[in-house]
Amino acid sequence: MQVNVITLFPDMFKALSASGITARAIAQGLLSLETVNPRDFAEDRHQSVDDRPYGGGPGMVMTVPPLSKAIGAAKSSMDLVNKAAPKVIYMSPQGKPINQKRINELAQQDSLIVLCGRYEGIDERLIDAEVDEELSLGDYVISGGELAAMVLLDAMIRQLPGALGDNESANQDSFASRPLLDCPHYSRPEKVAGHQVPGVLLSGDHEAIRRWRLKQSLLRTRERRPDLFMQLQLSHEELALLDE
Ligand code: 9D3
Repeated sequence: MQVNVITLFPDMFKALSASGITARAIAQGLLSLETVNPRDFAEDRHQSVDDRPYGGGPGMVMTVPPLSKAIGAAKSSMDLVNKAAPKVIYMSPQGKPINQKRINELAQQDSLIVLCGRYEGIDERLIDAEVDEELSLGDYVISGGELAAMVLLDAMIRQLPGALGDNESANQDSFASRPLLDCPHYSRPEKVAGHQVPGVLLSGDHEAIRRWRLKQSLLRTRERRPDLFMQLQLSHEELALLDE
């Protein structure tokens, strides 16, 4: 998969190529990650990429020309032979919140351009002309699109075939099959500051352990995420576990 990120802060993306599953996927060649800085396409002597909003008000708006040229440069730099044109995604507080389903779908693309906004956002005409999809992390304010793009990319990269090791299977993830929270996990030592590991996990009874974990997942989802719990279609076994 080829990803090109349009950003005023390209160094932030070193976080993805430096550590962990994302770094390994890039090193293995499962993904190429490049950046284009709109600043490099600014024409005036201050290399401006922003200007004051028409109609007045606080803050600045990212202007069309440097962004449009940056997107053009990103497209030119990608190998698009026999491939569909890359989807252009704009990370923005006005976008639709990303979820696992959309991430898995985007992970199927051959190429993507991810646009990161700063300041109050970007000129709407650039969005109208060039953006296929506007995506958000959710209803809280962060300072720009870069961290949001990195969240999107991390979540996508771990879905690429071969990105996860044997001990990191993607369909074992909570949410892969059903929106259910994970059960609690424990490791050695057996006792920490007087706190024992739940006995069932030491019993060797794999069926009892499976039922205990499922019950914990159901109880936690009901307690912490009633919005998810409402959506669940519970099996007879699950209803019985909740009755206990
Ligand atoms: C006048 C209100 N503005 C500033 C508080 C609105 C505003 C502009 C730009 C709020 C945030 C941002 C920068 N955020 C993003 O670019 C962003 C974002 C987010 O803030 N929350 C969730 N998802 C995303 S994706 C991109």
